[in-house]
Amino acid sequence: RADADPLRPRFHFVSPAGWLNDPNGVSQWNGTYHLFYQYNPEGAFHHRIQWGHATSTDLVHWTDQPVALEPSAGPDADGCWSGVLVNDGGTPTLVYSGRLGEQELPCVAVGSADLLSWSKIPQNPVIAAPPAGVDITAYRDHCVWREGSIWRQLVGSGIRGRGGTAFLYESRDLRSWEYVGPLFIGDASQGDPADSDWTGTMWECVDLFRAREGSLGTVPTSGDAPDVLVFSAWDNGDTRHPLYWTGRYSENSFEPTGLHRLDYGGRFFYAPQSFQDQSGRRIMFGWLQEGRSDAAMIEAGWSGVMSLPRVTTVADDGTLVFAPVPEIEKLRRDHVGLPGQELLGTGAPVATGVSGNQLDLELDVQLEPGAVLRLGLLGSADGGVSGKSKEETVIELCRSTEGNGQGTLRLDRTQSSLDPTVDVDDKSGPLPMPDGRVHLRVLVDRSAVEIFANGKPLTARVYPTLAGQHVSLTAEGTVRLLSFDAWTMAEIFGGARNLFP
Ligand code: DQQ
Repeated sequence: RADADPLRPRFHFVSPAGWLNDPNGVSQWNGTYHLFYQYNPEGAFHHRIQWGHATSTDLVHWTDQPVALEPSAGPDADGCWSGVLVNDGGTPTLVYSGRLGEQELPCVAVGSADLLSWSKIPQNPVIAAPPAGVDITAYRDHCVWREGSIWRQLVGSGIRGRGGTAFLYESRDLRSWEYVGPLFIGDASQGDPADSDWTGTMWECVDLFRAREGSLGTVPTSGDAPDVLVFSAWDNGDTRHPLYWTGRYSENSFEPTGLHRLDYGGRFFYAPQSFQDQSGRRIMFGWLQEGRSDAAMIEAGWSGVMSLPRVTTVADDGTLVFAPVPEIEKLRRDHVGLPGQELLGTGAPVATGVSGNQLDLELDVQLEPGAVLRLGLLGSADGGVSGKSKEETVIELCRSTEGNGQGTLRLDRTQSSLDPTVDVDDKSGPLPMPDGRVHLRVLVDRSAVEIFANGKPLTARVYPTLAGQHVSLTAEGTVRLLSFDAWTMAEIFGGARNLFP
């Protein structure tokens, strides 16, 4: 049933059935890439979460593997929540949040050499309780690394009345942990929950990495780049979005220097986790959650999409920039190119001749101050003749009138679906565009859209009901199209997938 859904992505990883949320234990082990994920094979809802598992040799095609962890009597009886994979002297080891009742506590499981079978250790939970005397909002998710002979661990949390935080621990064996203190504490009184950079009352899925050489996994960079603490800002209300602090990490503290939005799609690129692969690239995955109702997900039989893996680097200004791993390009099939040209600001759409619902689009453009470029994905029941029954998803690049190289990236989903029950709000964020230049990459995979404009990502879901989407370009002001290439994209899962028990 799920595979028959025309909205189910075909070149993004999706779970074989049921529900998928956070990426977990993302890694490369003896050459093979491993993607674990929060999984409920029973149905498209979040309940009694297990760790699904898939492997890949190219980050493009994935092979389903047996479930790695599932709840059992003990501290994870109600779910095996998010965590990481570390290499403990050659032994693959998972650190995850075991859930029992309303409580989550750190647990450990060790794996076979092929990472296919996992045993929970008898000492679980390896930390018996959250820090005493601290009024916490939540306590879960892990970032674990080794410095010399010491393991360090962050557990995401929040302190009531203050803000989100990550508690730091140390260990010599991953089994017995000593509490050090909060790495640092956010200030939830700054801004309010409606702000897209509000830091929340709890930090989910903290992920710390160094931009410079060091014992934490690194990210390729040049010069004196900052360290990075990625987290997903959470609150009991509606707040859910990925952010990162830049700053300086040393031993047991983090001195923040800046706060940034990680993806302008907010909750649509949630709970990201990254790793350094064997070629030295830092690669990040995130969970593309749904914008349809709980009932619609259950009816569809599936929920949740894994992002394409993103190469993560630090730009000269110290912020992160992202690009889909180049391996994805091997899925490109039919190509359409357009010659460089000036798009006249008539406001009338120019057809590109590109259509489909699995697309990779790559453009270089230059906007004069005040100019706007709109890339539309238009679906219409009658080929656009009547102007009725249209659906249009619009990606917009705007350059500010000041001519200062600042602009905005926007995704207008307000007309993206005739289905009145789906989420269609606008998404946008600041876009640096030196000299008005923008490199725009857009990956459309049925209901998943990943946009990268000068490396700044905006990820969202759309639910078109009409078959066939045509790509058009519309300019206001002077926009030079320097290059335009489009490809249809192949599927990554052929035929029926095995369903593991
Ligand atoms: N999802 C997991 C939690 C984490 C949250 C549960 C983030 O461990 O905090 O499935 O989406």
